[in-house]
Amino acid sequence: MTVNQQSFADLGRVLVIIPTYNEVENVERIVGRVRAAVPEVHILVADDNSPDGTGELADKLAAEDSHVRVLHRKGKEGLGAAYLAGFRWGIDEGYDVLVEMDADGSHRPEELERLLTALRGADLVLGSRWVPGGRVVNWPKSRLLLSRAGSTYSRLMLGVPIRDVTGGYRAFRKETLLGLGMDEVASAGYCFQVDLAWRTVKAGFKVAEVPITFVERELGASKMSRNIVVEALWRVTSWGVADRFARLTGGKR
Ligand SMILES: Nc1nc2c(ncn2[C@@H]2O[C@H](COP(=O)(O)OP(=O)(O)O)[C@@H](O)[C@H]2O)c(=O)[nH]1
Ligand SMILES: [Mg+2]
Repeated sequence: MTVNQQSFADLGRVLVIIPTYNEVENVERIVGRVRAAVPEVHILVADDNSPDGTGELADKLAAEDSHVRVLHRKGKEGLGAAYLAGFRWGIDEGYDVLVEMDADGSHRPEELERLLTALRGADLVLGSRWVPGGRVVNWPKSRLLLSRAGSTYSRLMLGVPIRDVTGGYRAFRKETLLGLGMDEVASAGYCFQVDLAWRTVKAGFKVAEVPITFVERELGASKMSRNIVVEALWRVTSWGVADRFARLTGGKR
């Protein structure tokens, strides 16, 4: 139980978007944890027509709780597409802050207050595994290496001053999303996170990183795949090369 729960009314209306694909073991628990951690926020489950019945279970949760809504999408189109649809839905519905959170418990709802607190002084807050105080629980060495290497490569290639640029626990102000060119984002997998962070920096918005404890899922399966890694590597490399070329030829950055 949290005591002295603070209010974030000064930030406006907050929507936590939870993309789901086959998360029937996790969705009820994550929704409950968010509701307990910060009761004033609303939740949007963005489900890609999961064959395991996640969408139906989310509908049941929404019927019982006015703070919960469900966005049903036609089929699996990747995390990036689900978030973009969720952002648009949330902005249309009048939300001022849009939060990204995985369904599997890796992004602890109990740390949401920390992200929202930092958003008071920033346009985008990233929950970071790679700043002092941040950590990862239950990841094999291979996954740790991949994540650190991905973050470092993206940082060097793109010159973004962010330690954890692939992380997916984030809070955006609506104005940030509207100002970063959401309509041109084509990234689907992990590089969606890199893409949005880079666009935010390039658009001149203020980014803050706060430490989080990232806990690997206990239930259900990861949707991480070789294709997702290949897409990220390919896109980050081509953005970096194009950016350098533009700078060399004196073009607009
Ligand atoms: N709507 C939707 N959600 C997805 C898709 N792919 C992954 N997710 C969700 O995105 C979150 C992170 O995915 P996960 O498999 O845990 O990736 P990992 O944490 O990197 O291993 C989870 O809530 C997934 O259910 C997708 O194609 N569509
Ligand atoms: Mg996960």
